[in-house]
Amino acid sequence: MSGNRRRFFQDAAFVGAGFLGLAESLGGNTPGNDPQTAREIEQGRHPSPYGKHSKKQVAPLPAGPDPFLPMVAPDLADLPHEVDGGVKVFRLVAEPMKRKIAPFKTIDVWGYNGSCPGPTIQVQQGDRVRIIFENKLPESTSIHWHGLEVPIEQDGVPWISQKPIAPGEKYVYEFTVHQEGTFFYHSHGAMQEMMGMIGFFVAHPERTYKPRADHDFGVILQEWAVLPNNSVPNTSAMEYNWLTFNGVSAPAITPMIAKLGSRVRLRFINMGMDHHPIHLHGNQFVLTGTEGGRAPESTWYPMNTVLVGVAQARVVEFEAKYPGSWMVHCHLPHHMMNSMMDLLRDRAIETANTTDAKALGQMETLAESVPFEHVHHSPIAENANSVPGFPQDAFMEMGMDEAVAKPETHGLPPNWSAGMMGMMTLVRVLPDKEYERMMKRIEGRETDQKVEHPHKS
Ligand SMILES: [Cu+2]
Repeated sequence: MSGNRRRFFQDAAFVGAGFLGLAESLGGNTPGNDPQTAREIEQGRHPSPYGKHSKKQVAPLPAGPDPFLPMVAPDLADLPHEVDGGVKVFRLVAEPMKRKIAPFKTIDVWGYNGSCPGPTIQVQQGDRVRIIFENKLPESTSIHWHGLEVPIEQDGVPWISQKPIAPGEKYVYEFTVHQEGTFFYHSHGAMQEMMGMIGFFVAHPERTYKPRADHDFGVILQEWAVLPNNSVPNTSAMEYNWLTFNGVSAPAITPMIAKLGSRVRLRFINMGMDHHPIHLHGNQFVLTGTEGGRAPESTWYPMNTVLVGVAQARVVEFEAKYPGSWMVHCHLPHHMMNSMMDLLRDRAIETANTTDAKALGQMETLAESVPFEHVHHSPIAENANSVPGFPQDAFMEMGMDEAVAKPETHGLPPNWSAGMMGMMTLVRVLPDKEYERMMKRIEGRETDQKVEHPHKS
């Protein structure tokens, strides 16, 4: 990989939304695939979720593979690589680490290169790749290349295809990627998987998918059982109290930023004990790929909830034709929130006979210890405590806008973070000017203005 291209990768990862790649893609001269203007959208020229197709013949295919738009996995970095005699060489280190999954919760996990889930490996169909792997875990491990068609000796299954890689040992995997699609790498030990040992392995196609996407985002679905007074996940549990996207719980997850009129690709992979129905608000999408690669267009149909089963990848695409901050979340009710157990440090939250004052007191204890800036909650009825079943969602909200603030959250309404918990994030579809301002902000060219936050409680 040339220095420029490597730099491109780093920049793309750094800015979070792959701005440079987007600029290239959005400004590209693909006929008939230009983003819509706000006016066109107002006038109702809505593109089909199946995509827009050009009738004009494009230029003849170049000899080499097409340049690709790197996938951006919010809150995760890409694994850098070097090129050695035409082989892309990655260095991957398995190790224990800590992961801050919420502003007030850090857990002990196992991952790769200081990241859990591991950093993203991005290659292109046809690439020869070498992964120099080092085991810094206290026990043996191996890496399985999930979905990739590799020779048996590269399959990463202890005793079947290789000897387990002992603590302190190195092992070299090498294979040619002849497929395209969304794959993953993970430990082949079940308990190690539940300690977080998974990462994206994205193989970009040799020829760009049609219709082309302007934004490409990736999200890893994980779940954790962390008992009160513990920081180590209980890997044999079947009940989970922490739900994460890319190793972070809402509202700490970095929102995805898309330009109005663009085509957005979302890739999900799941390593856990549950299947997750991932729902997108306000839009329809089509399923364009699975863990087996690109799905033929004849199989696409409109939907807005995709079930991402364990060990599956699901890739969906939609035309971002409506401005707004659209939720993307797992719709299992218990995955739309976090710990019912140690929300307040190591105490159980009371779910019965809870008075307004008592609940506020508990929330304030947590708020002061994090610290959050404010505590707000939605209004409750005067006679709430006399109604059987109360409280349900009351008092669960914890506004922590400032604790999770970053450029991508700029401009969201006050207390936006209060209702965001568990596997929940946003795709923020911004009109041209707002999008450009956001990109500048992400690049650090505009500093945040302090906005006064009205506080009544
Ligand atoms: Cu779920």
